[in-house]
Amino acid sequence: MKRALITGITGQDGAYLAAQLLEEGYEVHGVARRLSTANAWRLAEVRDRVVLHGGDLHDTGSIVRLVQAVAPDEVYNLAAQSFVPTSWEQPVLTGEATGLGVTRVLEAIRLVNPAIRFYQASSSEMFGKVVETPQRESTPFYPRSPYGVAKTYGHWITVNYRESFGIFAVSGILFNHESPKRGREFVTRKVCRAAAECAAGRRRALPMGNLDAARDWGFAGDYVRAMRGMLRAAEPQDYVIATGEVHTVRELCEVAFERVGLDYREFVRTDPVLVRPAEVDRLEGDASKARAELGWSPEVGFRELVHMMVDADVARLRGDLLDDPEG
Ligand code: NDP
Ligand code: GDR
Repeated sequence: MKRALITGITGQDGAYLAAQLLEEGYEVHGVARRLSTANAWRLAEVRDRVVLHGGDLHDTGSIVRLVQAVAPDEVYNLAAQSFVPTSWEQPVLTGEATGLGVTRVLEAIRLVNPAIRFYQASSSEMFGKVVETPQRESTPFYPRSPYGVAKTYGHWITVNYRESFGIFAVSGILFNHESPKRGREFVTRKVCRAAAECAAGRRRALPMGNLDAARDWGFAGDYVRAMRGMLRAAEPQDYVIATGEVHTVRELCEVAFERVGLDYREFVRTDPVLVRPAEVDRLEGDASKARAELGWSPEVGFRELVHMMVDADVARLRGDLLDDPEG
């Protein structure tokens, strides 16, 4: 039985990846931080089948000891301070976790067993103020936030450990991907949750930032399949994972509110406080390398994704689905 270790297992992607690996017959271990309140709600469906270990990307020893104790065949580094606005408020912490944290995991692999296969969660935020459209593996990076800068470091250190030490280390450059397990601070979940609350009469207004921002949004379940494809491949290589379909935040509002029979224009207000100091205006990915070499393609489209997320929040508010803790 193959063994996988996932950092960030309590996050959105961690939960989908754990489920996918269990389905494939893996023994799944995850790193969870010590927090004052329990936060494993995303793992409810798989909690009795995964092994959680205490650890933190800030603490090198904890990561080394875990890699030693678990002796995994594969390590997925999904842990990060992943919310872009927080990265301006806590740039040093973001650099530590999202950037240097990658080196700590790679060092643990190098010390304990360089044959372990390593996946790094790179991001389309590295393209930032884009220099070419659509963005592909060869597109130069121009990050626009401390988060994007930290991810760019994580990306290159992964490439460097592959080239320096021959480690099977890959970076998936994933564009935005969402699901009902998305944190409430990210724009898709924020809007879908608000649409459900407005429909239930629990909210009257939705303050938003830049409605003209445009993203290439996909479904998290499809994107973790791509991570698996990259670690199964014969050669370690980096891949862009995206749908190629772009929508604005305004369109997102329109589709989400429409789903519950409302007009978003009656609820959405723009609030300058929510506008970022430096914006990433538009991201559009070209995943043709992943399509050709990994046979990967997304199964869930934009409207279906938004409907899935609104429906889940409607069910949560009705008490038909366990609600997540407010972030
Ligand atoms: P989430 O924010 O949902 O999850 C982040 C995870 O990282 C959580 O489990 C969190 O733990 C953990 N974490 C944060 N800091 C530390 C730390 N210091 N030590 C150990 N664990 C830590 O992110 P997603 O699941 O959405 O994303 C997964 C990864 O992919 C992230 O690295 C993200 O930056 C990257 N990414 C995401 C994309 C997306 O659209 N979702 C696109 C491209 C890249 P806790 O639960 O305790 O907070
Ligand atoms: P992003 O995701 O920054 O792309 O990073 P987010 O959903 O936070 O923002 C997307 C776009 O929407 C605009 N926006 C708002 N965003 C939020 N959160 N709240 C608002 O009220 C709002 N109004 C407009 C933003 O300005 C932005 O342009 C996500 C994270 O998952 C990263 O970890 C990941 O690396 C990238 O996606 C790819």
